[in-house]
Amino acid sequence: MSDAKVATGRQRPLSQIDMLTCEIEAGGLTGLGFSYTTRAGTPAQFAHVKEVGENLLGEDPADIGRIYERLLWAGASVGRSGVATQALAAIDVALWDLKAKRAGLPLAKLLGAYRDSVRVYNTSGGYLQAPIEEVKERAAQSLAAGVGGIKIKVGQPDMREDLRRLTAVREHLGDQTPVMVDANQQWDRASALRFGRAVEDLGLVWIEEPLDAYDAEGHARLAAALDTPIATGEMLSSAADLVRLIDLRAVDFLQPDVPRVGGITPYLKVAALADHAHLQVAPHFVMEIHVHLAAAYPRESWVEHIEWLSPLFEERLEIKDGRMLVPDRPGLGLGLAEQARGWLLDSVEFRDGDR
Ligand code: SMN
Ligand code: MG
Repeated sequence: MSDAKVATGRQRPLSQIDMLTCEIEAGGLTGLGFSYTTRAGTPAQFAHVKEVGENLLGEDPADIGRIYERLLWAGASVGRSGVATQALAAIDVALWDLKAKRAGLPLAKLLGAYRDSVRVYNTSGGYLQAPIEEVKERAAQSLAAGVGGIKIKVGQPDMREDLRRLTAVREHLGDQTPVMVDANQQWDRASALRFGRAVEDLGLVWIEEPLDAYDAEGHARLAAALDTPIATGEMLSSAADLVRLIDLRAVDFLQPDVPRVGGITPYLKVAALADHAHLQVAPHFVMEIHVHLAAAYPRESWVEHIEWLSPLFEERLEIKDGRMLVPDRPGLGLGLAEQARGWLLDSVEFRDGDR
């Protein structure tokens, strides 16, 4: 897969996703959580868990806030963001999954759901390496399978090529299909503004990551200058980084990613502040977790359909009439597939009584 970071030579094409998974057993139930990385980072996350994980022992798994703080401060020397929080995400998600299972509720309902399905868009057909005919064909297939919107990658060295591809997709899918674009942080402020002005009439749902993920002020200026909504947030790995986007009114759609931001606990803090600021929240990737969180956010937004993680799980999420259905099974409603256990490279176990 190639996005604009490959087009600018900053990264190699993406060919695999690495996962850190976590199972927490208590009272005869098992919570399942996970974190992910692209290109690098999972061995470092695993090393972090090996060091701080024993702090879980002796705790009541229902006390997620307290446990999170304990683990965060145990490893605070390397910072409270990045690899450290992403490592904690796998544990935090497992604790929330366990809590919802103990309550006998889907996670969305434990949190307090507003709806039992969420609008869903697909991204995986729109990467830069795909010839435009393939992008058009895969978008049409996704829509026929029940997906409600299509995201395509932009950020080619020649912006006119982006505009040609986008116009071709628009014409192929018609005016009524919601379309998003994603530049993966590779424009400067002037290029992003030029692109934004050129597509203002296309009625895009959003322009995603037009600028460097940490250029909050640039995003704020762009959002103020354009009618098309601006989206970003997937790369940020602490609640504090996302809150800065909210404080500066830098986005219309905030895109937190549970594994990247450090788990469901920090995600919920960010979502509460985003709601208070009347923003949309469209979580990034990892539909298996995010369908629950998007159902539990007051303003309905979108959840992203990327099927890359599906081989890990026994269950499949249901998509119908442009929406993804929230599973009615307890917790996340996910079980690790047998084949996934076969892909295990390394593991560590902490048991009560070990210390
Ligand atoms: C993306 C990045 C990393 C993993 C999955 C997807 C992409 C997106 O930027 O927003 O779809
Ligand atoms: Mg993106």
